[in-house]
Amino acid sequence: MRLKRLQSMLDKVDALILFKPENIFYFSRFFPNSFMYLLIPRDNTPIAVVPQLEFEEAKNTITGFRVLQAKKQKDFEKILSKLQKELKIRRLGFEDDSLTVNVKEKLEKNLGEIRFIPASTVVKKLRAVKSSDEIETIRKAARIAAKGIEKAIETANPGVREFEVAAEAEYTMRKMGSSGVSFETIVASGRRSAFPHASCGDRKLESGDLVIIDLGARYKNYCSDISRTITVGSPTSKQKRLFQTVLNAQKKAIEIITPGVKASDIDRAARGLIKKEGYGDFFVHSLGHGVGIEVHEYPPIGPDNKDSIKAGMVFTAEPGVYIPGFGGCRIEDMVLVLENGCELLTNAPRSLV
Ligand SMILES: [Mn+2]
Repeated sequence: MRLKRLQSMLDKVDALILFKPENIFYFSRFFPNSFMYLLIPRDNTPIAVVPQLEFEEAKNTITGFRVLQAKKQKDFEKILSKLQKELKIRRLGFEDDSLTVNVKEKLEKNLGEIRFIPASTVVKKLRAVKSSDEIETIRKAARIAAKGIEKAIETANPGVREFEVAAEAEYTMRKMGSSGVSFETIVASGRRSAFPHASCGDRKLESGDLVIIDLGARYKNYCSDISRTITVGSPTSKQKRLFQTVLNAQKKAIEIITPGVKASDIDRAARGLIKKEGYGDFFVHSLGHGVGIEVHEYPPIGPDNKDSIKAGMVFTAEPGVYIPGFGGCRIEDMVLVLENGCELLTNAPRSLV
């Protein structure tokens, strides 16, 4: 289905070549662990070229493709130039956002007279609108992350180290069937909470700390992403005001999410409120990003993206305010865009204590 849709969109190229594992998985349902590629002609059966190491598994997983085996590294090139002649490929779409210089040079050397056409955008936009199967898998990944963050919050007490909080959350997610994290778990406490990407250190939590916890689970090759901010012990009035502002900003953004709204308008809804409260200089990132096979994918939800959102998209809403020397606050949830409005996929309590 998604293959047919892709082929019908290939109007400027004779074929598309895909090397990026996430794109290969999207079209073939096979997630490669080593170098391989898919060649998708506009009007012919697509081909997967797989190393010997993964051939048996690929052959059993991939349907609707010719699955060819590359026994040696050189075979990848030989097979491709054979296919080029056989299928008369003169214009080849490639992943301009991820193809390495090394592979591109090899392609140019081996394929001779051929035009390379940037084609990442087509694939990105296809992947952004999720199928019902994908939504079910992402839903589960989101549920696991919500349980993970609840465990982290429960663990975050005075004297406990940041990495211990991360360990408890990750153990909980693993036991629920997660194959791993979708990015390195962030537990940033005290002044470190003012660094948006502080990951996780060995600092012991102290009473009075703000703590940002940001994590995600990987489940059946799909990702989730959630953040909460808490205080250790009772919050000060300044901490409360910061938290309430970020929470209100998130609500304001989520309220307007429905098909047809521009991504930049969703960002502005949150950013405007944060500015009004005087924290405008401290919201230093976009409001959110798409989530799927990758934890950061299309669409970006930021001031520069004027594209309209569509039903079936899944992305985060994560306003954050980071005050150097004081601390930070970020609240992040995943939303699914419905035909009318949106649905929260990550359900974990949002409260400072
Ligand atoms: Mn995120």
